[in-house]
Amino acid sequence: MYFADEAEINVRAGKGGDGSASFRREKYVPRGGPDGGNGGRGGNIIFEANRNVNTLVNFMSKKHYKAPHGVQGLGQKCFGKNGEDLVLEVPVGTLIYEKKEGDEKILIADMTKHGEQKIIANGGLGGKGNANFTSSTRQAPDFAELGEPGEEKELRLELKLIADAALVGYPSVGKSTLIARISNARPKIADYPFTTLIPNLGVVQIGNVDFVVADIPGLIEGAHEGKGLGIDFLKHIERTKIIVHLLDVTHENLRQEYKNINKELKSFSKELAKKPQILVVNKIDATISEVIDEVNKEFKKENPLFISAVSGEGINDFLYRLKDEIVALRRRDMREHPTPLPSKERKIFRPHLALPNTRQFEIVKEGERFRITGKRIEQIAVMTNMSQKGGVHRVHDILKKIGAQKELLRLGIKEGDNVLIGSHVFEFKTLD
Ligand SMILES: Nc1nc2c(ncn2[C@@H]2O[C@H](COP(=O)(O)OP(=O)(O)OP(=O)(O)O)[C@@H](O)[C@H]2O)c(=O)[nH]1
Ligand SMILES: [Mg+2]
Repeated sequence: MYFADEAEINVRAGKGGDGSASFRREKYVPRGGPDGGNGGRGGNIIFEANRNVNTLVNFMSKKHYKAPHGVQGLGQKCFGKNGEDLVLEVPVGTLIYEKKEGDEKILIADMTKHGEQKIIANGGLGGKGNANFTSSTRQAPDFAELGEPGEEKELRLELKLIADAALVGYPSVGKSTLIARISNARPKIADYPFTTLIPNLGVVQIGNVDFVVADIPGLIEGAHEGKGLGIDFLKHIERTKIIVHLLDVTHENLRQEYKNINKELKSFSKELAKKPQILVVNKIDATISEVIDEVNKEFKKENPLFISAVSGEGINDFLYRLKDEIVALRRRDMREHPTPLPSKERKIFRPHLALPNTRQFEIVKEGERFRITGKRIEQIAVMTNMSQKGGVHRVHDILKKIGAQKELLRLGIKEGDNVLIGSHVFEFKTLD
């Protein structure tokens, strides 16, 4: 069993397909017009909240997720296909953080609604084919854009767990021992009352079902008046589906204890008292079979289960019963509060991504070199095929158009000096 309430993964959106640089071939025409098509967009990495997913356990084993690349464009203005989006399903209540240098993390999404989708890493733009670059001064462009790389992110996923079941009972009946046996929780266990001071959560996995169990501090008679640790912590279990009521078989008056606990639950809230319960009698390793038979008879109506959290006896039957009840209650909740099915069949609204403004840029001098930063200009640079003269020329053209050439000259740049944009280096030249 794992810690399934947090996970760290790496996601990479698809690269855009390269544009094509091609010319029409016609009989008797040595070289027709440019007809290179655009590359397709890279697939996005999308997260979707799904209430049928309960933990992050799937992200423990698989750490790297990649969306497919866009396909390259071809001649005859053939466009490449877009890469398909990769949709990752997470439980409702998942927080998605992007990890930055050191221990820093930035919250980028809070998945609160069933069916909700967020693009977490954008696929790269498809490169434009040479058919796009004709102009009055450029009649036979022999260059095309490369596809933009997809975004890559290191993510940390955290799930605010909501318990499906809560372990309730007198102090020292073995609630913490039980949760430690069946889940990933490792609470403190000791033979004195009120060992547990705050609720502990643990994830249980049975076959392909997982659910969350809460171990809460012991209750005693008069807790609602503040005796023992009081009942304030019961607010943590208000949203659980089922209560596991734990008794200690070595105690004397079990019927009375059973009633007392239920009374305390009721004085906290009627809702809590009405929740379904499974009665579990613990510590059967510490008694004789006659006593067990007697307790069984006494609680016939409540249909109790007998276990030993220490020896493990009866634990399997208990877990399967608990799992079956939780599955049935989840189904009931779904029938009573139907919400739309997530994704696949549904069309998803994808806002058209506007290109960033080319005129937003900054220039700083780095020693002898000049660095230009700006979202769009960096995008153009990374999509430029540096081995194609025409493509490099286009970048100079754009630098002139957006006023960067003027600004560089003002900063004292000379012909041949290096201009850095992203990871590309251009040799400066003035265009008239
Ligand atoms: N013999 C026996 N002892 C058990 C069993 N389960 C728990 N114990 C012992 O009972 C004592 C109390 O166990 P805990 O798990 O701390 O009890 P708890 O219900 O969490 O107690 P609080 O946190 O104080 O409410 C410990 O000494 C355990 O070792 C069992 O099945 N058999
Ligand atoms: Mg405890």
